[in-house]
Amino acid sequence: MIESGIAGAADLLRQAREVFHDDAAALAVVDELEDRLEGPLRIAVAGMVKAGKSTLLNAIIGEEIAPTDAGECTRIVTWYRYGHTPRITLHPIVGEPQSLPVTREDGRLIFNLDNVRADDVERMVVDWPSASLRELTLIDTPGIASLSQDVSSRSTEFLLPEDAPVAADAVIYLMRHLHASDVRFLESFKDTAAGQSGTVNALAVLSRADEIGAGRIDSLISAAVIADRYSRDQNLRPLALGVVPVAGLLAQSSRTMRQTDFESMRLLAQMERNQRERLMLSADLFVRAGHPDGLDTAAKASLVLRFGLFGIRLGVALIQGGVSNPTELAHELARRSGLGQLLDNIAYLFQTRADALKARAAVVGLEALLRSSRKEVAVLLEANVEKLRTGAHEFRELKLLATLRSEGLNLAPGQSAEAERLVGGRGSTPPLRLGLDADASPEQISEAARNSLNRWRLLAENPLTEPAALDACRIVIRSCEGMLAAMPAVP
Ligand SMILES: Nc1nc2c(ncn2[C@@H]2O[C@H](COP(=O)(O)OP(=O)(O)O)[C@@H](O)[C@H]2O)c(=O)[nH]1
Ligand SMILES: [Mg+2]
Repeated sequence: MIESGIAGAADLLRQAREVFHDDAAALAVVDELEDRLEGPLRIAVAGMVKAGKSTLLNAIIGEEIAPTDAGECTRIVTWYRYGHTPRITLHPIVGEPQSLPVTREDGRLIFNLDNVRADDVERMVVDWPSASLRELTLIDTPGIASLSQDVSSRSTEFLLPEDAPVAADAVIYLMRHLHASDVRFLESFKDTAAGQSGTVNALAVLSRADEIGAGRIDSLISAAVIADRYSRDQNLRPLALGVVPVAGLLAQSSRTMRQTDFESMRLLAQMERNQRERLMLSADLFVRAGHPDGLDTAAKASLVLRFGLFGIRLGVALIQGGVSNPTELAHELARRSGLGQLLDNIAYLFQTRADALKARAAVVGLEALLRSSRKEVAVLLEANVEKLRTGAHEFRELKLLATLRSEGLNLAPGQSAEAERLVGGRGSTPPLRLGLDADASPEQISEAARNSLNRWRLLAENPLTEPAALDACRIVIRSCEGMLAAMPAVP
């Protein structure tokens, strides 16, 4: 009987520690893999330059700590992870890590690189006491496939290293339109990161969604229609588990909303309607115009910069609709920005299967270590790694998911969709797998799991089922049995 992925991986790391007991470099790799197995899931935020990566990352964290201007630091891979006290550490390519001073200006974190050039930096690590980072380590990457080849290649090296395991367990990929280079990037990510155990671990975000409808109040509705079309795109389906439209700027600003933002929007809401609409024809006009009284140019410029015209329009409409305080407004704006839906998706798709994704990373890391060490003593370890990689049920589920989303298996469309769901394609908890409400009772879960189990057993016994599909049936059956076995015994 093969252990679960995570227990199996922890066991393999213990074996590796013995095998490499006199090899300091190898032990350092094992330490790093162990940290990774025990730490939070690592999610990289990737996409082209100015896709809105850093802004979205701030929105997820709930603070403006990732720089969103065009400075040197946007060219460096930066890790944001939980720490009791704020700390910024710069890891140069050559030499010892060094601490940078932690300074904030107007709520924003300032990275003072002094004379260090981005090209000489391997990465920066920001430790930050934010509750969101307890669950997730986020990695901001420079833009890929941009005109600037060097920035692009740094991200590619990080996300798609040729000879090392990928540092991220999953990727949020931002795109403004589905561009051929987006598909190319996601394809290479799939080949490298997942190729070894084959899974789909990217979620696409249709970013800057407010701009899709030119900032009109129904922009996000248009964005949702486009996102839905992309999610069914044949090129994208095998690469990303879904496409979520998000207005990142609005999400970021609503999570960091101030009393003055609310007061400014209230002044706008009190204006005569036609006058306000004329004012809001463009950002430029909005900032330059002399009204309303009480709102000066600087305040308007700050409002546009932080919320965009879309955010301001939405804020004004909400205040007119009865929203009467900053907290309530912030909540409504965040909800409508699409951030909530994104966080839900991250929770379902990645966090519910964090153990499997982390264990897989450890296995891939061990395989890389074994390839580079060629130690005779490691023969047994190598065999054990292989056994876990091919035998652990979670890994087989991840792999089947990739197959179902790419080539398909000669199953009827309904069956294929059901198989995808049962192996955890929409998240790994039993209700998500069975398509039940999150608060389904144990009896409902057992009944649904038994029904699915019976259906897939019948399919497996059907002589017309093809061999490849038969393998898939066996994995699905095992997933159903697993859910049933985990249920409390029925009296
Ligand atoms: N209108 C609008 N602008 C955005 C949004 N997200 C980011 N931006 C702006 O786009 C620019 C680039 O954003 P940034 O997060 O630095 O992009 P990155 O290069 O992908 O990290 C900044 O000026 C942001 O204010 C959004 O959702 N809507
Ligand atoms: Mg950035």
